[in-house]
Amino acid sequence: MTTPALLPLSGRRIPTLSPGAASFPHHRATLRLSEKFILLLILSAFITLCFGAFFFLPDNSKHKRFDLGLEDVLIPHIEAPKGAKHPGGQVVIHGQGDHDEHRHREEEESLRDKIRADHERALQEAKEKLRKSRDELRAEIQTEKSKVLEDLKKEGPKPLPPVPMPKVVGVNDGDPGEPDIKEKRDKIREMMKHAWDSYRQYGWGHNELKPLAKKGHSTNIFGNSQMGATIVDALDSLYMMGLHDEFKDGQEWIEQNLDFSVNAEVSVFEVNIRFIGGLLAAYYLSGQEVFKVKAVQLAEKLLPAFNTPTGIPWAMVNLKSGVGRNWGWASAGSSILAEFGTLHMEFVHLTYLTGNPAYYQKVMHIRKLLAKMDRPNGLYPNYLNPRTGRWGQHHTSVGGLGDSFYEYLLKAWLMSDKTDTEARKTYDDAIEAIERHLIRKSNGGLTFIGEWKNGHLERKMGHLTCFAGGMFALGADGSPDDKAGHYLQLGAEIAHTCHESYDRTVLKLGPEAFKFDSGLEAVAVRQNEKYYILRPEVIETYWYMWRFTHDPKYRQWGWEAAQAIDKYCRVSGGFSGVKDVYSSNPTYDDVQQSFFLAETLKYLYLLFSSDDLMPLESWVFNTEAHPLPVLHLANLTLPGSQAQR
Ligand code: DMJ
Repeated sequence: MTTPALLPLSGRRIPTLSPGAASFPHHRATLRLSEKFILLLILSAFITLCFGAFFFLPDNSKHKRFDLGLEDVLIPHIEAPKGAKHPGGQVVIHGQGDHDEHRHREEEESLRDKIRADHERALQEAKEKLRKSRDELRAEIQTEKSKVLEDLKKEGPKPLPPVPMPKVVGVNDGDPGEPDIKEKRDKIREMMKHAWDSYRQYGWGHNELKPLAKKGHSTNIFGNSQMGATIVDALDSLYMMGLHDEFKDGQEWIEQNLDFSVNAEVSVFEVNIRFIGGLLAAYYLSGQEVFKVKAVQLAEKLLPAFNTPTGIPWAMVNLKSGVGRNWGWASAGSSILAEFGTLHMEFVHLTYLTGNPAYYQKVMHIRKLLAKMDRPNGLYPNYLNPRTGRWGQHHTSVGGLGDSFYEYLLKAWLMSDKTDTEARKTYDDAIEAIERHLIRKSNGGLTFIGEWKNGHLERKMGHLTCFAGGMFALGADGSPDDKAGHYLQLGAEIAHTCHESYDRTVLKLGPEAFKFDSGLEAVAVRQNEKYYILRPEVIETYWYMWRFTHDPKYRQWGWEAAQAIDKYCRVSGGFSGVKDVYSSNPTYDDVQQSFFLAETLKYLYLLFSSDDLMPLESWVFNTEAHPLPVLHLANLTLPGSQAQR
């Protein structure tokens, strides 16, 4: 065997390797010969390096794959043939002790043999190549190129490993029993159908719909893509509501058209919560593989966003080039807390479904990094610079820019079947600081959550902040120092305040933001805060409060909101936001938001369903209302066994 180190370096042997050189003018032939020689040298050095690396690099298989706590739940259930490569790149190790050692040595030995053989073959091929003429080489390269392309076309996406399906319970029906409630539920279903049919007719394949102009619509969060955001966002609502033909239609569009190889700069957060969340939920509800495959394809496209000096992802990423950047408006080039802090649920499920630890590692890295940082007054500022790892402006809110970060801490704990106690503790500490600095009672007795700006409390609350009522109720059970009653009460108070913000308007729909200042209570002051864009947060809180208390007022409040939406937002081409909830003659914004189908109508439908539809012991809703199952080994059934539907 000729090893690369023993190859003669003398130029005299080169002519024997390149007979074709004779047909070229002398100076070109000389040039070609030296090029070949250099090529051969590089090749030899490379092979030597590979050999060296194989024998001298530390044996990674002896290290723990990742030391973050949930790996037992997420990884080992994936069965792979002995010594097979794990999709995440690690060799899966079975068994323990001596037996393992022995098998490990055998595996290593056979791997060495394979490398030796590969090396010899590569050397032989290199020699043969050097004997060929330029034209021959060109033709060969062309054939190889076409073959690779052909194979790629034939192959399609790589199959994912089989994983045990978590028990999926209560994904349809939910008949409430009482005829008047059933009637209300039917009305919500009819509204969903109107929203969907209109989009189907006028905006199909576009991200959203312009219900007055009756054409497609999109915003900068989706870049210039046309990825059918409404279809993906609506799927699980359609499924729960028993709109199966519509669901099938959506599925077909996804199978045939949803493609992520587009030159579009999208929001990592929005794509995660709407697309990955929506696809994963559709997968768990229906069991259709296509949704899982698409979710994973998309997730791979998001990963380059994490290539920053700190591992805190960019806000936006170009799906084609993988280049990331932050919003121009964000303080000091920062990433946003509610954006990089709202990936955990989906990424844990991605690791669970693919066996690739990268997703889990990325989000756990964010958590660890945040845990090490100083927090002014125990609060998390909304801005963090991904280059320097320093906070930007000290602005804390439970509404826009901060909201779902807190939500995902709580839901990480719930989704882990309450085993991720680190997440729970982080949530408890954060909420404790929020209560201390941000939550106040107005003169009129309304509890509100303000915003903290550089040491000053702004007595203003956003529609987005209203989700927190539901969050406090959801987190009540398991709160420290026996404060469950306190948090349920806090949830009820926030629900009441947010209801007031609806009730004090002309349209009985809530404004985008409302004040508690200078005698004003729960009303918007500035013109640009008076709009309602079909947002879900208030109804979301009604639903959680209903589930935990069964106080009929929550159904009553939800019904008031549903009627107002139907009366003031419904147009012949779908549903539109309105620009001023204090005007009896409002103008439309002409956008049917995808979250209207994903969240607002879903929470309303759940509010008028029985509790056995999507029970909260088994499902955790992501921030776009896409349900993901609780993950725990004890909760898993093996692949092939009949999942309960
Ligand atoms: C949704 O996309 C999500 O609920 C997100 O967390 C916040 N904003 C919208 C709805 O208002």
